[in-house]
Parts: sequence; structure tokens; C-alpha cells
Amino acid sequence: MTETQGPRMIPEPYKIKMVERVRLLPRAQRERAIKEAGHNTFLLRSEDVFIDLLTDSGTNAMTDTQWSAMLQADEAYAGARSYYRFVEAAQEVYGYRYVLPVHQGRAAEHILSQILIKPGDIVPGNMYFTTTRLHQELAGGVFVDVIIKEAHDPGSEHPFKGNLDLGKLAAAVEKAGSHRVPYVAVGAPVNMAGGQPVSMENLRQVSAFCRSAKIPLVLDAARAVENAWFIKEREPGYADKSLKAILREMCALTDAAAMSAKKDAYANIGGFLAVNDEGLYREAQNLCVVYEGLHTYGGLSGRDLEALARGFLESVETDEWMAHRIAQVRYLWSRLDDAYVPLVRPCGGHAVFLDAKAILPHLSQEELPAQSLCAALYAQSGVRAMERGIVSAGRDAKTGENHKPALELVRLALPRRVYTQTHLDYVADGVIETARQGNSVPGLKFVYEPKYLRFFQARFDPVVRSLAAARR
Ligand code: PM9
Repeated sequence: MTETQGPRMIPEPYKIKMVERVRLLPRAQRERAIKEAGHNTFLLRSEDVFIDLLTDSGTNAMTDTQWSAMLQADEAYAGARSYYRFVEAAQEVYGYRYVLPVHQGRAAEHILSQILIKPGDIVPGNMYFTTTRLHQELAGGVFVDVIIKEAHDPGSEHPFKGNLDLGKLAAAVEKAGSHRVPYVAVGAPVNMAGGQPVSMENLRQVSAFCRSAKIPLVLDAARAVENAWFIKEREPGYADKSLKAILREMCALTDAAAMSAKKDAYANIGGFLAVNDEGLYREAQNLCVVYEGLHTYGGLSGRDLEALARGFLESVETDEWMAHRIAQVRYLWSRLDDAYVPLVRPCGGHAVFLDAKAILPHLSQEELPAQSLCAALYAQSGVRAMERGIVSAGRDAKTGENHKPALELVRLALPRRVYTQTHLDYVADGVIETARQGNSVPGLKFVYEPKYLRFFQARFDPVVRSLAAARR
């Protein structure tokens, strides 16, 4: 499907061999469940969720070939055949020289940050990601956002809203001094901006800048195949190239990658840290045994390594998987757009993002509109979504003040190969109805706020407003 053809669905390039029962609780039970979960969708039991769009991370349905590869796993502690298959597949698909398995993306971020960042360093990047920024901060660094301004505007139709602003990047490096910039981080696509892609042209310019400043460029490769799809679709000169070739071209412009393989690789767990520099690889291998396990399994079983190895190869063996995935996300996006639900535009790769500020204009950002909308959507429909606004943004590490992101979003992330068009129609109806009743949705306030990555475990209570305040 091309963009100009609109939201028509294309048939699934697979058929279903095994199913898992889901059930829709009655409304009164859903209201009780979300209250018991402290109005945080992360704290719901999954059996109480009808359609689970919390995340596309590790929630994918694997192919029969991935499952059968798992049976052939070598579970040796050291030097397992499965390890070599994993490394060779990752090298073939992503092209980096050295690949270190880790249990998931944040483990790669942890090891990389511990090795490269020294207290007082800055790390420029295209919009923060929760776990990435935290590991940079725990290592003593400060994240500096250098994404283009359009990324902070949900209504901007810029085709590559994930792009880095070269001017902002150069200014940040100039201000800190290049010796205080251990690396530049590029997420492609940018999760927190709405799954918005980075163009090859921009990657090329950023890469040239980093190489001339002798600063390594590190790719967050979690959904890089999705980014390759957008380059193919939107950037002149790429329409006839395979996703595999585009992905390799993207990676070749960077020096290393932190990878959460729970997304593009259609697996349930896993990740890697990939680098071209041998010295960095040796240091990473060494920290791996401290935090993850031996460098030939990195916290993963042989079964996981096998599923991942197949997953890497299958993610780019045909463009059909991605064509269908993007069509599904666009279908849901278009149904909501047709009903005038405020959304992040244009439609991104892995999820549909609702503009909670616009849907609940009666709430101030301190009343946590996106968190409130997530809770209301679950109560209305049994659909689980994720807050991506002020709660996710957390507090400034130095001042303790809340970060106040311009984007206050609810994310409906689509697990790969899990839900059907009928499920998406149900979700659309639930969102439309929740948005329609928007002004009756109460705000929320923290009653428990953990120190790190608060969105995962925080608890909330509804804000009770006086009648006079509600009328204002
Ligand atoms: N992303 C997501 O739902 C998992 C939970 S939310 C923290 O979007 C990027 C771009 C990600 C990501 C996880 C990680 C961390 C790094 N980069 O969850 O540790 O989207 O495997 O990866 C989630 P892990």
C-alpha cells in the first residue's frame, strides 16, 4: 500500500496457527481493576485487558520457523552454536563488526553509557527516550535534545519529524567542547515523537558532522527497519531498494548501535550492543560478564538467541511484513482521524499517538491528561494504552522539577502479527467514545512516585475539583 492509496487494509501475509483467549470484563469490573492498579495501566493484570496496546515490545507473535529454531537451541554456557548464529545474523542484517548479546535494549544502553560517559559530559540526541536518558544520567551525563522543532508539534506534517537539527547539534557540541561529547545518539524512528522517522539525507549529514568532529554516532536500532520503510516510501531514490539494503546503509553511517530486539526482530526478549571499534567491544564484553552473564549469551537462553537470529533475518527477508504492519497502524490512525480525534501527524510506524492535551483541554498538564486518558480508555473499552507525556518525562536530574514535554500523548502501540482488523475497529470505537466523553474525565495526581522511570510503577488518585474550579 502506498500513502496515496489511503487506509485500505492489505491482507495479512500469514495465517493463524495458534490462538490465545482474551476476554472483556464488564464495565464495573474494569473500573475496579483500574482503581486497584492506581490508575496506571502498567499495573493492570494482563488477564483483565481485552486488547493490549501497551507496547509493541516483546509482545510479537513469532513465526513457526522461529519456534522450530528454538528447539534446536544449544544451551551451553559458553560458545553455544546459538550464540554464533545470533551474531552472524545480526552482522548480516545490521552490518556492524562486533555484536554482543544482552537481555534487552536498556542493558545495551547501560553498558554503553558506563563505558563512554564521564561525569559532566553531554549526549546530544533526537528527543529523549526514557531508559536511554536515565542510563546517560546515571553515568553522570546530561542529555541535550537536538531534534527539529517540528517534532514537538503534533500537528506538523513534516515527513521526517525525527530529523536532527544540525544547527542545534553544532551549537551543543561547540558549547560543551567536543571532548565532552562522548557520542551523539540517533533514534530512528523516534518513539517519543510519535514513531517519526529520520531521513537518510539527515543521517548522512549528522554522520559527516560527527566524523569531522571525531564523535561516534550511536544508533538506537530498536525499530530501524520501520525507519527504513519510511525512507523507502518518502525519500527520493529509495523506492526500488530493499529494506535490507536501506537498513545497511543507515547503519553504515553510524559507529555503533544499541538494540532492543523485542521490536523489529519479532521476538519476546533480547537485544544487542553492536560496535565497529575493537577496543570498545572488549570493554563491553568485560562489563557484560558483570551485569548480563558470559559474553556469549548476555543474559539470554540459547532458545532466545535462536528466535532472535531467525527474527533478524526474517525482518528484512521480504518487505511484506513491514508493509502489513504499517498498513495496520495507518488503518487505526485513519479511523480515528476520520472521527476528528486529535492525533500526532503524520501517522508513525509502531503506534497511533493521541493528543491528550487536545482531547482533554479542561485538564492542565499537572493534572496528567495523558495518564487520565489512558485510565478512562481502559474503563471505557478494556483497551490498554501507555502514557507518553509528563509522567513518562520524569524530573530534571539536577533541579528535581518535572520535565514538561510539549507532547502529552497516549500511545496505542500495535504488537506485530497479533491483532486483526476487527480488533482495530473495536479499539477505534473505544477511543472515539472516550474522546467524546472527554470533559467528564477527571485529572489524576501522584500518590506514589518512584525515583526512576516513574511511569512504570507510579500510583495515582483522581483529582477532586471544587465546583467553582470545574466551572472556570
Ligand atoms: N521501548 C516501548 O514500549 C519498552 C517499554 S517503555 C520503556 O516503546 C527505544 C526506542 C525503545 C525502548 C523500549 C528501548 C529500551 C530503547 N529504545 O525495553 O530495554 O522504544 O528492551 O529497550 C519500549 P528495552
